[in-house]
Amino acid sequence: MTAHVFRPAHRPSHEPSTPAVPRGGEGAIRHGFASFYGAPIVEDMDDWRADIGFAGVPFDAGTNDRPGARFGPAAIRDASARYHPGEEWAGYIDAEQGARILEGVSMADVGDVDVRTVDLLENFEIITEAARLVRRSCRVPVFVGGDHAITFPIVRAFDDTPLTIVQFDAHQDYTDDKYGVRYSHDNHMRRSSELPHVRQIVQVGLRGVLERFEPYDAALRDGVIIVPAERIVREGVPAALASLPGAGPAYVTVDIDVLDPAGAPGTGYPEPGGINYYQLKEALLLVARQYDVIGFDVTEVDPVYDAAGVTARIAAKLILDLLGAVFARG
Ligand SMILES: [Mn+2]
Repeated sequence: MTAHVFRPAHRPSHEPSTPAVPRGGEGAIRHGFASFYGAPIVEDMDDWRADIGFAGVPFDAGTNDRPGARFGPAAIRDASARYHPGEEWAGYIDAEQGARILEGVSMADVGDVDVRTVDLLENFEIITEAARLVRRSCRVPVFVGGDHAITFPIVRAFDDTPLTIVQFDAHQDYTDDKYGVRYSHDNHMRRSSELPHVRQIVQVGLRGVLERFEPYDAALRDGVIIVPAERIVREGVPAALASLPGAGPAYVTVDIDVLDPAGAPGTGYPEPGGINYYQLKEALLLVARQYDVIGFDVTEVDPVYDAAGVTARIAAKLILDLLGAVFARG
């Protein structure tokens, strides 16, 4: 089963016969290196351990509008080369906090979930199985999408614990059924809300106009906490998120379109307005202090629309920010 669920992270396909710099990255100019943050690539899914396990989920068959998020894992792997730690790595310094993060924390890249071409629900089974496998061997699994539909099959793999889901997103993704479609990137939070172990949903960053009443009304009826983007912009993060409910295990899902597309244009469904990088970082850090974040995903980075590559870079940085806060909690 394992062999069919993951493909290893790809290695450089055409290595120069005389490398300009020694392989292993001794040179100051970074070169092609295809794992998240330069983490070791897992060869055997049955035999590895790390504090953090990265998995790509190159799936975008759940996209209603512009596809391309299937290329997100590759783009973010590439963008994360900026944060390649090098030989003597022991952690990073967060220059803005003046604090060391991820000191002594180990990482591994398990590769990409082996997504097939067509069958949606078969792919969801594969994604759930893959998520269970990653969870088994690390403390914090990080799933890099892919469109946002992947969150439902991933959340299914956390069914051994009551869970709060904290969703950063311009959209609610709470549609029950539209033209018979129930598993797109517009349905996944509704599907997750139906899972018995999902106890609370918090949605941060909602904005725009919604064309249908039912999903919004249903979310309110179901007790979903909604913090619109404009509240964060006007009140600041601490005030806007002051009344997040509860504590305990949480799964965080970041749709990169929560950010203002002026700063993060590389996404399939850009929405006017939104929060900026610092506001999202502050919110993620706050969430990581309040909850026990046991896994998270970053979705909807679409390099097809990311002309300057900044969106993938922002995603790579935000992943480090959140991980730094999670492991600072102890
Ligand atoms: Mn979304």
